[in-house]
Amino acid sequence: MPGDTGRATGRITSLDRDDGRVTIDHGPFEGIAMGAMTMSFALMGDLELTDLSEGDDVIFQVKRGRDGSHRIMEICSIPANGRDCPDQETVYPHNPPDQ
Ligand SMILES: [Cu+2]
Repeated sequence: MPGDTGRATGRITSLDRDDGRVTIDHGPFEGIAMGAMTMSFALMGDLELTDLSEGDDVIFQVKRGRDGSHRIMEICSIPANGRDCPDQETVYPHNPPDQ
């Protein structure tokens, strides 16, 4: 049964810092019923877009709001943060980080 939150990896195709939106070419989500596509996401709360650039591979988590749209709760740039991003097993399924 799909829930309200999901996590996926993808690549940023565009960033709108003024409007607080990120367009991501993303893979299938874990946790929610959404397959691979390119789409624009709004951000939750005061999430900032520091450390993000167009073209970055990212791992991110979304939550569905009352209006049915999915907003980004958390987003981590793999080029900027590498193995400090959460859920390494999703990012590096065949090459887990050293413990
Ligand atoms: Cu989507």
